[in-house]
Amino acid sequence: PPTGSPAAAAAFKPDYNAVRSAIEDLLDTNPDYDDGSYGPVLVRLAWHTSGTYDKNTNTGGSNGATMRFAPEANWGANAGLSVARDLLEPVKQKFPWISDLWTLAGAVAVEAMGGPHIPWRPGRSDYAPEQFVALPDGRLPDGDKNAKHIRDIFGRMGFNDQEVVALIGAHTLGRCHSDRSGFEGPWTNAPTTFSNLFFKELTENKWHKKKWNGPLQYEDKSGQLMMLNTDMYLLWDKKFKPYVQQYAKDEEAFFRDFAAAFGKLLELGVPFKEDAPAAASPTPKQ
Ligand code: DDH
Repeated sequence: PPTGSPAAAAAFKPDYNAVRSAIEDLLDTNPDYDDGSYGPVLVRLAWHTSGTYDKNTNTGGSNGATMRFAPEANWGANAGLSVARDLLEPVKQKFPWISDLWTLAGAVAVEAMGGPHIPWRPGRSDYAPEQFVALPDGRLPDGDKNAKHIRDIFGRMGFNDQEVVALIGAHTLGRCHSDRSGFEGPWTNAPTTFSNLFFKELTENKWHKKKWNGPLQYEDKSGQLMMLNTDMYLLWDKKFKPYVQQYAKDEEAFFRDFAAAFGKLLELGVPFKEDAPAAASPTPKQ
């Protein structure tokens, strides 16, 4: 809450819907950026700020917004996310009281790109640099690895196979950038629309190793679409595959399961207060 008189502080009601609208207004402001929307990179920011969680030590997660600081800001896995952090800076300036901005931006972006409503609550704080112990690097997944790696990473956060497959369905959005991760290209032909197309491409298209000097990745016949090795393992692993097939056929099931798993991801490690408000309402449509 803002400083000033105690009466003003007591009367202060944070307007999360105003923040939602400000985030939505940013998404399509630069037609030259990638595929015309900042939505995908905002979703990735929300995921990477949350995906550092370790349930055994109850460390990491979105509380604290620790990616603002080195070394986390400079982890290889976070390359390019300064685009998303910088984009949101004017929103933080306009609403200085908000300390849940990155997760809210991810939820708003999914919804604005046509996805399901994501359950979301405020409750995070912004740590000062001296307030936390830097996390070890290596908590986020690598695209060239296998099913064991995926289960190790997501098991550490407390997710089961079904939730893992639903979450990675976010690769229906956005693209890889050779100057960020080394990988290149989008997973679908509609990278700014939230849909189950990632699962359709994975199951219905044909994938082969891309012949190039870059890291191991797969491409389709057109050479336009890509899959990471970890994406391919969703198809190759007997326990992941049934969920891939289900979500390819049933977009409603994917939307339902994604909303639940993404909402859970955004809350990992956040010490919500007993009286925290229930999920803020979706952005009113103008
Ligand atoms: Fe991802 N992801 N991701 N991802 N991800 C990349 C881009 C995007 C992995 C690797 C990469 C999730 C899981 C995994 C999004 C959302 C989510 C890129 C390309 C790599 C590499 C980065 C770049 O070059 O800019 C791996 C490995 C995994 C794994 O789990 C095994 C999850 C769970 C999510 C989620 O949101 C829930 C999104 C969105 C993007 C597109 C970003 C953009 O700028 O566009």
